[in-house]
Order: sequence, then C-alpha cells, then structure tokens
Amino acid sequence: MKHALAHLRHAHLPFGIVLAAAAIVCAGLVMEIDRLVFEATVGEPLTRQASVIFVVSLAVALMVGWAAMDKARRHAETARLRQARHHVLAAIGSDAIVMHYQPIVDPAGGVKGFEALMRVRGPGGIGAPAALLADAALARLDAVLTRAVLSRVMADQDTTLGRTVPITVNVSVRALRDLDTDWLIAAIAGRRLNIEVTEDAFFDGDPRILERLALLRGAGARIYLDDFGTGYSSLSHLAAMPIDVLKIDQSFVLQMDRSERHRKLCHAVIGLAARLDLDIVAEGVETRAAFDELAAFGCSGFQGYYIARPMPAAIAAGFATGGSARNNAT
Ligand code: G
Ligand code: MN
Repeated sequence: MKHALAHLRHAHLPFGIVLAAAAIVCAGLVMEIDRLVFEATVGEPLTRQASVIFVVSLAVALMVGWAAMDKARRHAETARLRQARHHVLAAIGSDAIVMHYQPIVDPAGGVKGFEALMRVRGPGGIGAPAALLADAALARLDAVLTRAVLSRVMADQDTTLGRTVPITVNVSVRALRDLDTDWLIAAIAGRRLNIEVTEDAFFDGDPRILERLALLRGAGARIYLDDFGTGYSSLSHLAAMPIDVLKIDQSFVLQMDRSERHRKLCHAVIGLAARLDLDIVAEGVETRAAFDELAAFGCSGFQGYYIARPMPAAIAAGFATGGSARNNAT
C-alpha cells in the first residue's frame, strides 16, 4: 500500500488529471442518483444546492468514519504490541521459560550432544513455545528472548550438564542481527555451544548476519543448518554457506517408512553432506527402521523420538552418561 502511494506521488500529471476527472464524474453520478431518488420518493425536484450539500456531507461523513476506524485500528495494534511485550518480558523475568534437551546420537547410540529446545511453563503444565516466539517477533524482542534462552542453557551447563557436552541453540535471523556480539562471543568462550540457524540467515541480505556467523565460528561455535530441504536454497548456495553441520528436516525422515522417494532423498542428502565435508544430523527419527536405514546410508547423527524426546537438564545429564531418559519428557 505504502508502495502504491509512493508510486502515485511520482506519477505523471496526466494521471492526476484523470483521477480528478474520475472524482468529478463520481460526484456527479452520486448527485444524479440522489436527485432521482429524491424526486421519485418526495415527488418534487431537488435543487442543485441541496444536492451539493448532500454530496459534501456524505464525503465528510465517510472521512470522519474512516478516521475513527483508523484510530481504533491503531489503538488496537498498540495494545496488542504492549501485551506481546509484557508477555515476553514477564516470561523472561519469571521461571516460565525452561530448556529441554534432546539428544543427538551416533550410529552406536553414543551421545554426541543435545539440541536445546525452549518450553514454557503454564497453568496446564509445560508446553510448546510457539505463542511466546510469535509475541517476541511481534514486539521485536527476539534477541532479548534468545539471550535469556542462552543464559538458561549456560546455567544448565554450569549446574547440571557440564561444559563439555555440545549443545546447539536455535537462533533466529532477527535475534542474530540484534544480539550483542561481544556478549555472544563471551558466552560461547570456553563452552561447547553451537548455533542452529535456518536458511533465511543466509538470504537475509544483511552483511552483519554473515559477519556474526563468521565471528561465532571463529570463537569455536559450530553452525548447524536447521530444517534443510524445506527452504529455497540452491546447491550453489549450499556450497557457499559457512556451515559445519546439515540437519535433514524431519518431514523427510518421518516419511521414510512409507515412501521410497523420501528414503532416496535422505540417502542423497547424506551423500551430499559428505561430499561437502559437512557433518549430518537426521531429525525426526521415530522408528528403528528409519534409524537403521539412515545408518546404512552413512548417516552419523540421529535425533528423534526413537532415541529420546526432549527432556529436562537433570535427566539429560543422566542420559549423557548412560542413564534412563524416558521420564518427564516433552
Ligand atoms: O525446527 P526444529 O528442527 O528445531 O524443531 C524441533 C522440534 O521438533 C522440537 O519441538 C521437537 O520437540 C520436535 N521433534 C523432535 N524429535 C521429533 C520426532 O522424532 N518427531 C516429531 N514429530 N517431532 C520431533
Ligand atoms: Mn532446531
């Protein structure tokens, strides 16, 4: 809309004349209809002056109505924004945000690391973070929320998980852009913290994103490309992306058991990663059949319900050292 208006402003004079002529014709038509209706219902001719007054009052009424609606809309938007901001800041300030950890294992079942996944504590128990993430995006608090998430992961490392087991944290492109780089580098130093990004990080067009990823890599973080295969990256893009690990999206893995094409696709992506010297993690491994087949294809990293659901830090710590993993999982 803004675009269209900007375009109009630069439009040629003849266009403005056509627009003015159209407005005059429309006003004339409205007056004519008004005159016909008046004469048909009242049975007397309508004076030109009364007709003009009618059209002008109609225009004023429309403008006042439109302005009132616009004001109400802007008011509702501001209120929604304030509510979103409050939701995110309140969650950060309380203990509502908890991190769960889902193991990534090697073909022998040994734990290679965990993906940290945000969960939100609510009245009905611990649930998915979708609403909180949406509000953070709306209120432009992605970086603030990500910083809180990273702080919780670091606290879990320090108290429960230890600093040597690799943990990946999902970071959105907006968070990556707005996070304080010095803080991030300091956070990563001395820890095995890795970053999961989706393809949009590389297509955003903002050079700061690539700079930041390079800085993080320099500081020792490995970059995981999440949800691979669902976006729009071409193979040439893939070759140029500064990444270390490819995560095959769960939608492909989930369909392996019933689709030959998806099996072949997973096989091909595993080969592709190997050729590009990238590590690979298959997400959404829910069955033994999928696990075995992926392993036969040369897959070296597995994540999914077949291995374990995301779990609280204390249970993840036990899982990493060979304990039970099936309690309190999400
Ligand atoms: O976008 P990303 O790949 O980070 O999303 C991970 C999400 O997938 C988490 O919310 C996690 O709970 C879920 N998940 C993890 N393993 C499985 C699985 O085996 N099957 C399904 N359906 N979902 C999974
Ligand atoms: Mn992820």
